[in-house]
Amino acid sequence: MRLWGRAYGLGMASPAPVIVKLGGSVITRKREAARIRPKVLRRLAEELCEPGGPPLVVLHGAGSFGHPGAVRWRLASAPPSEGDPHRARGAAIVSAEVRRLHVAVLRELVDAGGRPVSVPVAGSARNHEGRLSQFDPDPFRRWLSAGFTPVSFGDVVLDDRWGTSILSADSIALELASALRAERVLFVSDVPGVLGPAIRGRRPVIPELTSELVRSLQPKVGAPDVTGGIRGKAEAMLAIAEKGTLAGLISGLSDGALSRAVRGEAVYGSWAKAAAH
Ligand code: IP8
Repeated sequence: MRLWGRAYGLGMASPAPVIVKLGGSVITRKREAARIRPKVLRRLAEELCEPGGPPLVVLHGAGSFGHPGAVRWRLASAPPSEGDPHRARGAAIVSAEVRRLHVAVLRELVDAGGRPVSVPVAGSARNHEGRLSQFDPDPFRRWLSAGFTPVSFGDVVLDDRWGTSILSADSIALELASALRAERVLFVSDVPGVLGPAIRGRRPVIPELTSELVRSLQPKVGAPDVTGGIRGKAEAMLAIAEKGTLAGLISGLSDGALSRAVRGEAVYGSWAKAAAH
């Protein structure tokens, strides 16, 4: 039996939503400029839209539509000078690029029979020196209450000190998990879980995340990524669990794993267990 929580914080009993973040690593080709993985995206959209599932909030990363530009224009660090016109131009380009990916995600969810509605956060969220300082969950609540699936994404946002900076969808997931009293948060990736240090040449999946294990992880090297890679994600998962919501990292390349995890079944991956409150 599924236990529905008192969700959304609207004062009425509503089914608790599941928050799913489709990682940029799985829906785009991270090493090629602005390339979607159409088959993977289609299958994941179909798994999300299977009938009878819980209410969903779908978030997606920027992948090769956002990270290379964010690296090029150094949008995740302090600008060398105030009002730098190159940074502003870069921010505008990256903002437009991530919206191209966003439209593709919406399209697939519509085609799969879902009711997605775009809820970009750039209009209301603010950063302070690259960290989220202001966020409004109300639009998500309202669309969920009306029976829709809010869809948002990692984006370029205004920054009190730097003009603009990057807001990862992982940070949006963290905010929404407690604001909406989510049932669980699922991070969907191109890896089967958080990989621990190599043992005899192989890196095993860490089934249960702890802060000691996460501290021992290397910051990711490889494809351009300004928001912390797998270690940043593992840290976000621990923070979500600390606030009382189960968080998992599962593979988006394994057929059916996402739909099973959405339904609440145990799925192979890395999990951060909700702290008791
Ligand atoms: O891929 C990053 O979002 P993420 C957003 O969810 C940009 O970390 C624009 C690089």
